[in-house]
Amino acid sequence: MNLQGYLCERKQWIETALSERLPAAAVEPKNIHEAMRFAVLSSGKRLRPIFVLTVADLSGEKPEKLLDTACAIEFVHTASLILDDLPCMDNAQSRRGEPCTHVKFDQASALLAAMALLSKAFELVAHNAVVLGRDQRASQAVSLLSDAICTKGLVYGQALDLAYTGKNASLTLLHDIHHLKAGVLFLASLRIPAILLDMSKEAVDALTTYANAVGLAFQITDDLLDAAHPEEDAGKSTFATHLGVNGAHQKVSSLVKEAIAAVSCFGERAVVLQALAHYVESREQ
Ligand code: GRG
Repeated sequence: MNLQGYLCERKQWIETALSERLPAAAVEPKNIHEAMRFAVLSSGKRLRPIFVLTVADLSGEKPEKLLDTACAIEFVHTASLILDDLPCMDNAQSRRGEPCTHVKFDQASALLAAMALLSKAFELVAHNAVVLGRDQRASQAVSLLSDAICTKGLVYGQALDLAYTGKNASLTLLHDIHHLKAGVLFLASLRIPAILLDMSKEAVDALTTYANAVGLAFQITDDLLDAAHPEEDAGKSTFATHLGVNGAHQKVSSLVKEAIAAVSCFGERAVVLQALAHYVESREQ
């Protein structure tokens, strides 16, 4: 399949949908709306919302019907990036080739923009359940989103990451941090649409195995990309420092194989998910 063409088309749909669901910059509070739009609409890969739409393809539903959930996941992802970059966290200056949100605006605006994006994400997922005529699925979908964010998810991952900054983390601990800081949002991207589309338990289980493997492969690939710039994270424990660069590449390859096998139960319809798993392994940014 032509994955590049597919990714390009889906990215355009998602970016239009994101813009439509963000408050207008001309409406008060203007600085917060500008900060939200700046953070979300800067140039991301949109991988997580692309996964959401892929689940619609898999189930035979029109992907446009899942755009609310796709945008919700990207809002959460963006909120996590804004918070991660703050001086009290990673103290970063630039993100996606632009100044970080707190640098372009100020810390208070960045924090408030992140809070607003998170709140909007819950509204979008609940709204998507209603639009699909599956109101009874709203509470489960919202719980899955909450699990991905709160102290079972991103917040826990970040707390662990901060606690182990400058310390030697074991491979098991690194695995947990990667799962909590990144894997949980891949899980939400595949499980929330599956729940909203009433897919079978077997299908949800297959997507869960796929998401866990792809999420970890994505994060180890991030380590490998960072390993090419040792000056940025000198001394940090990563899969590459534990297993060596070749060992980390092998781990990614075996996770990609596991992900591909997990969705083989969908037959021909799994071809996009399988191509996306290869993309995660071969990505250069
Ligand atoms: C309450 C939402 C919330 C978070 C609080 C700050 C925090 C806890 C978590 C930070 C989690 C974090 C930023 C993890 C890094 C994940 C990661 C690999 C980001 C990069 O993803 P890409 O490459 O980025 O998909 P683009 O820019 O393409 O979207």
